[in-house]
Amino acid sequence: MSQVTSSLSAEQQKKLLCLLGHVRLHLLYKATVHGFTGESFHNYCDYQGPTVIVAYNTAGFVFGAYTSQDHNKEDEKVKDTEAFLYSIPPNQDKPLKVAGISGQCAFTNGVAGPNFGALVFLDGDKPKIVSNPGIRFQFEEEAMHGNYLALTELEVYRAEALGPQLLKPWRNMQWTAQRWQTLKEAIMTFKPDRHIVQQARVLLVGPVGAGKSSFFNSINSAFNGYMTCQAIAGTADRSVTNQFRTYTIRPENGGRVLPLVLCDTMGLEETADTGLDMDDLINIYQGHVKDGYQFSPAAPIMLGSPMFRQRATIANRIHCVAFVIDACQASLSQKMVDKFLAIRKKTNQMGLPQIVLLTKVDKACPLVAEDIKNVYYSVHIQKTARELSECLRIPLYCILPVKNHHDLLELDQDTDILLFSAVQQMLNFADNFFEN
Ligand SMILES: Nc1nc2c(ncn2[C@@H]2O[C@H](COP(=O)(O)OP(=O)(O)OP(=O)(O)O)[C@@H](O)[C@H]2O)c(=O)[nH]1
Ligand SMILES: [Mg+2]
Repeated sequence: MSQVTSSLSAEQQKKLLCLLGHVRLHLLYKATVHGFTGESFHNYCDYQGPTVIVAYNTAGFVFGAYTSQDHNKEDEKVKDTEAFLYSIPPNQDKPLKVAGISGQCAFTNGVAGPNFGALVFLDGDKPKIVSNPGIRFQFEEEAMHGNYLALTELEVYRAEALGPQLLKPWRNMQWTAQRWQTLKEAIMTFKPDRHIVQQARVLLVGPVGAGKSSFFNSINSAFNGYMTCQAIAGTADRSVTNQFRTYTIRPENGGRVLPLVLCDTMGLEETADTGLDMDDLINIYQGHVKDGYQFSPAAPIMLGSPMFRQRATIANRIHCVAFVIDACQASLSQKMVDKFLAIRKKTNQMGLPQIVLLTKVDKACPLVAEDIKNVYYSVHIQKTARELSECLRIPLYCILPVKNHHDLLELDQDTDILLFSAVQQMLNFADNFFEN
């Protein structure tokens, strides 16, 4: 096979890999070299485990089928819920991915070429496909292959799973004592742009139990050099935090108070009238809510209430919002996604920068539990961050995985580096807000 090379361009290969997940492609069969026949296909592709068929037509479409099951010559229908058809159309960014029709088998084995019902390859041992959308898979023919059924090439690759670890980290981090020191100093000496305010106020918003209070405790601990638990954290059905709290941080040895205020809120809940209320949130954004305000979802704060600050200044306002999401619960329910999108809409309207703190990465991935430095090597964490980025419509660079100092008696430099990086990002974003 050494003389046989792939016809995929680098861009097409990248898009195909996005559809397939964390795999390496190994070329098994190439029709222009081995022949456009069912027999050649079976000679090279039978019993190879997960494979992907890649067809090329004269209109520049690259399309085909993935299955996690073996091809072979036995006359049988094969079920495979992981199977899908796909297309990488020319001049379009987004590839098309089509899952099988529920309850139907994915393809038929036999002596002929691969037969996925809606797409039959090498029919009659000819360089063409037969297109039957609706049989096992449903798609628009124009989108799948542009109605060009003649093939210029057909390849089959074995999709080799690469395990839970990426070969290269998806974000570069330095895990050194020097980096720890630099980040720490950068946070301590941060000065908000134009000195409009002394401290950047960052609001922590997220579902019940996501780790909002623990995030403040972690930052406070990291700057104090020992574990602190000023904010009460814990697990319960309802939010443990039921007051609005604004926390300042004073570093060890009586140093100057940090130019950062972390504001802790009650957890968000799916249903209306429970958890953090949207009106309360907006009042918090605008600086109207005083420290210690008792949340009461059924009766949000009102003008004239003792905890309502009427004359709010820029210093009382929120300057950056950090959405806190538990990496183990990141597959949010539709109701929670809707709630987040409604909050994001309001937050955008108010011109507030936003980031996502993806907490509990240690709990979500054993690789990270073993060593926090694996966080950007973890396929699972990368996938979680990508999915969140898509469903909350927030850029991937705004998603910051962290592990809170939650049960350790000793602090840990690598955990601090992730936490400090998140704080640095918050401060940069708050600065963008001041610039505006
Ligand atoms: N393994 C792990 N556990 C964490 C992490 N962060 C928080 N926890 C735990 O998760 C639980 C909830 O944490 P909290 O900080 O109370 O969460 P919260 O978002 O403030 O919750 P509410 O105030 O109830 O809305 C606690 O038991 C924490 O110890 C983390 O990064 N890793
Ligand atoms: Mg809390």
